Amino acid sequence: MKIVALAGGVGGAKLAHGLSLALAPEDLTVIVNTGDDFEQFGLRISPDLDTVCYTLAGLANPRTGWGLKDETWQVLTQLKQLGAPDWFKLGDRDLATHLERTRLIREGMRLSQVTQRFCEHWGVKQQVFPMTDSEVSTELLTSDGTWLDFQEYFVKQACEPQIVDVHFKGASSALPAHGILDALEQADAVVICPSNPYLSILPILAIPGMYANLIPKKIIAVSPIINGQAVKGPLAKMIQDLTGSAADATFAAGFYRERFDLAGYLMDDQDSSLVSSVRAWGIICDTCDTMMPGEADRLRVANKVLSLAEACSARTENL
Ligand code: FO1
Repeated sequence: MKIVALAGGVGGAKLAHGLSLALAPEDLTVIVNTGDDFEQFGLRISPDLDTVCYTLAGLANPRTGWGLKDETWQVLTQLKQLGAPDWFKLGDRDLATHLERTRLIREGMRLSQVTQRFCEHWGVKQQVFPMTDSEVSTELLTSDGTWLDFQEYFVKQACEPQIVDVHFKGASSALPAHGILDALEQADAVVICPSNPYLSILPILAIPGMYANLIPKKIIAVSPIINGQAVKGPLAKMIQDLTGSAADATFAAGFYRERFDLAGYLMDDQDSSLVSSVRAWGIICDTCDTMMPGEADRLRVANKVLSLAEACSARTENL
């Protein structure tokens, strides 16, 4: 079965890793959010792309989920001593990625080409694409009327401001990175990883052409909410701020079914009492333990997602 996965940061990377363990490398393509990308010290930082690639390569920092394992922090310590901003933690080894990416882009390479080159060096055999080669920046409007850049909100202000709107600057004139539309055309199913729907998946859908090419596919999503809480990040608070309702595990199913025909949905076992509400929407819904700290957990969740995808295909054939 050929799968295209849409992923943001740590949660998306973990499921992408699980899928990479379950599928032949040529059967998995990962499309990654780049709305979080920004420049720091003149360097091009692509946090979600790096998180996905490092995780697939087995190089990710197991404590944070982002950055590299066995990291050291001498450059950051020295920068701090010079009074430079140190709120975004760039490790010594991770800096090599940003330095080389910046050099290659300045030489005229596209972000997707740089990503492919890095994947070859890191031994990642799956196709990993940035959602676009154009610059798209996620910006958040706070309740006091200020627009914040993504990392300013997420890291510098620790997701504290109340958010009233989200905008993807540059998205309307961007194109999907070369190769994405072919991968989508060949896909038997699209998996939406348990990433933040507002901050990680919407920017991908905002790229013209992406959405239209997703619509005909069997789409299966995994809930980023377990027992009313986001596994990681500000999603539960954002749901409260933007919808006025408390987060629950049906949220992402409702969010996506407003936008396309969601075929399958996986929630955590802790939310099994909500399965009937999702099934009432005509969505094939199942549960399992969706926490993915280790390889075996990631493979378990990926296999459950692939079973759901099979069930969704079988349902269509029986219609
Ligand atoms: N997240 C943090 O919460 N604090 C950091 O200092 C930080 C540094 C960082 C460096 C490189 C990288 O690739 C990711 C990094 N992240 C950090 C993660 C990142 O900000 C977010 O997880 C994503 O952008 C959201 O998916």
